[in-house]
Amino acid sequence: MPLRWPAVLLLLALGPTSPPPGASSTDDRSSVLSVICAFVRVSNSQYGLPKTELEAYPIAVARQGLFEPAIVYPESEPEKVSPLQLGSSVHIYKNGKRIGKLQVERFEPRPYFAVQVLVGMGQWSLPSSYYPTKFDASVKAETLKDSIYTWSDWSTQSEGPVTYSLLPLLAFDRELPSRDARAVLSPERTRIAKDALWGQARQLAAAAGYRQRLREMKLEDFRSFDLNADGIPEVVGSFYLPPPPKQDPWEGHSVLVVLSLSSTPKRLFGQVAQGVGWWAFEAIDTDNDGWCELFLTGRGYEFFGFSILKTDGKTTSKVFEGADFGG
Ligand SMILES: [Ca+2]
Ligand SMILES: [Ca+2]
Repeated sequence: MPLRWPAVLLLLALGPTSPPPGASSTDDRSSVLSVICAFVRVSNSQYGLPKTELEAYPIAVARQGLFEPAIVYPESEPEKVSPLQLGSSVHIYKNGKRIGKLQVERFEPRPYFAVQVLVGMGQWSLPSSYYPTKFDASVKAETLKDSIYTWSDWSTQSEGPVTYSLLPLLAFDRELPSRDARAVLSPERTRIAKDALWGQARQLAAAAGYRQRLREMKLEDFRSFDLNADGIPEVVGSFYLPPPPKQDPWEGHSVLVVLSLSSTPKRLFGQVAQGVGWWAFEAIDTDNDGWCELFLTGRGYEFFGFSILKTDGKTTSKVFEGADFGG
């Protein structure tokens, strides 16, 4: 509990003194909670040695419970400034726990597929398992498991193609209460959860007109959380519905289902999307209301984006989608 106090005090302090709409950006910034996606870029350097770089990629700014896009594309919007502040620290989280930080010392446009994104870079620290030079096979597999994409590109500094793996790690421009919201389910509860997710996914896909393709549907990712620490798990299932024969793979659909695993499983959220699969990579309570927000990455054909789901157990809504890059 003591860990919650700084955030509570901060919210109380900000409440009455929040700047009115239209206030200067400097004043505004004091009430901004930035949500940053930090990537570890694993590449082969000019001598063929793996190298880890870390870039703070702003995805959204949380302002009084609302999430606004914060990504900066320097080529198309050269006048736009980063919501990150020079000299500030960005705190990096994994599974609800603070695992490192980055000191923002400079901004650089960096390539993400075919677009340039303005990212914050500088001195940083992460646990040793994130440094590929220290990887052994098991650590590497565990760390890279959540990599959102690996691709090869030609590098001017090397004699051949460079391989990049992007690991999404959430980072914030202030420290948040630390809580691991993952829930470990017994094999029996896991079976019940998956059965309930499958039931809802079939319903959603059939309602969207894909009944004839249900036999091809696959569960691609399953996660269990306790978003509000009440002992009742919330589970997330990411399904893939392949396209009809002879169509390209990216013509397929994804089905995302979030359930509360109470005695009668209850659907909190469901969506069918074409071409982009969504899965949960982090759960953190950014506004201190006792419920963790679910952070999702979306992957399509040479496309990535981010989405945030906010729930109070009764209503669930997508409060942000964007910060995408792709070719
Ligand atoms: Ca719960
Ligand atoms: Ca919350």
